[in-house]
Amino acid sequence: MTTGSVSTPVLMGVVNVTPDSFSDGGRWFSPDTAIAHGRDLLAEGADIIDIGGESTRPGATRPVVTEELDRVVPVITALAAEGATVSVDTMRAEVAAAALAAGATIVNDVSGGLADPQMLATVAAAGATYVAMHWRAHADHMRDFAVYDGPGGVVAAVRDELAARVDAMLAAGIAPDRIVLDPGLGFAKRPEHNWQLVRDLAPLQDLGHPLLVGASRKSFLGTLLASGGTPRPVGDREHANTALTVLLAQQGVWGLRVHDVRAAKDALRVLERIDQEEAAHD
Ligand code: PMM
Repeated sequence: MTTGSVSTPVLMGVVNVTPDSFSDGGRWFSPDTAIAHGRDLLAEGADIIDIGGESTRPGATRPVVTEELDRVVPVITALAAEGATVSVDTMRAEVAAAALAAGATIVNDVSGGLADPQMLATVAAAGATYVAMHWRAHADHMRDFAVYDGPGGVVAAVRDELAARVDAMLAAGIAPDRIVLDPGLGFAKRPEHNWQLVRDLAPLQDLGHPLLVGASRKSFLGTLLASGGTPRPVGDREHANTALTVLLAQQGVWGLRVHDVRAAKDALRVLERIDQEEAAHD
């Protein structure tokens, strides 16, 4: 896995093999379309392909485990065999284990190990890289948990709750250099919480692990761009995400989870070009 420089985060391209994800539900639901989409994202410059079989949109119901396995394993097998770096987006240890056996090398767990008590031990045993996202509850009731009234608000709460997860990961035997943290934009967070987090990621970076951030197509962008009270549709939030790509890269995040790899790559190329110019004038 590439680690990227300070100004060039790795791009994790999203392939949701689900009928109901808010961002792209149903578009890549058959293995063939999902594999083809993964190839397209790689050609556009994705460093990692993130393959998920469970929608985490607010209110979503969970697929049974066999269904999740049937969705993701064929896609992971095919793309990993072609040399792609693959992450599996799952909260289930059984799915993580099958995905790692099929060639994935990264487990992207939106629950940070809270949804499945076997997850951390499974990741540790495999020696996989683990993306642990800030999470408070499953999608069907996460809105009830979007309350951050303590001192320091949402930023301090996310930092403290991620720090507790890091302790659990280390205790389970996951190597410190295999841990990536994620603030979990949109998960048990109201729009203002997401904005407060993207504005001030330094306390999370101070935890000493690389940060991955997923803002792409999320509803806080739709809310920002709403007209007449109607949120901007999911497919029309890309320019706002590109602005965030630049902002987050400049804050030194390690990775960005995006649907439109081409747009993010273009933005990063502009930043890289400016870095070159700065180096030439030092
Ligand atoms: N967001 C979604 C799913 N998985 N994983 C990480 N690490 N970070 C995220 O922000 C994240 C995620 C939600 O939605 P989508 O797959 O429909 O974009």
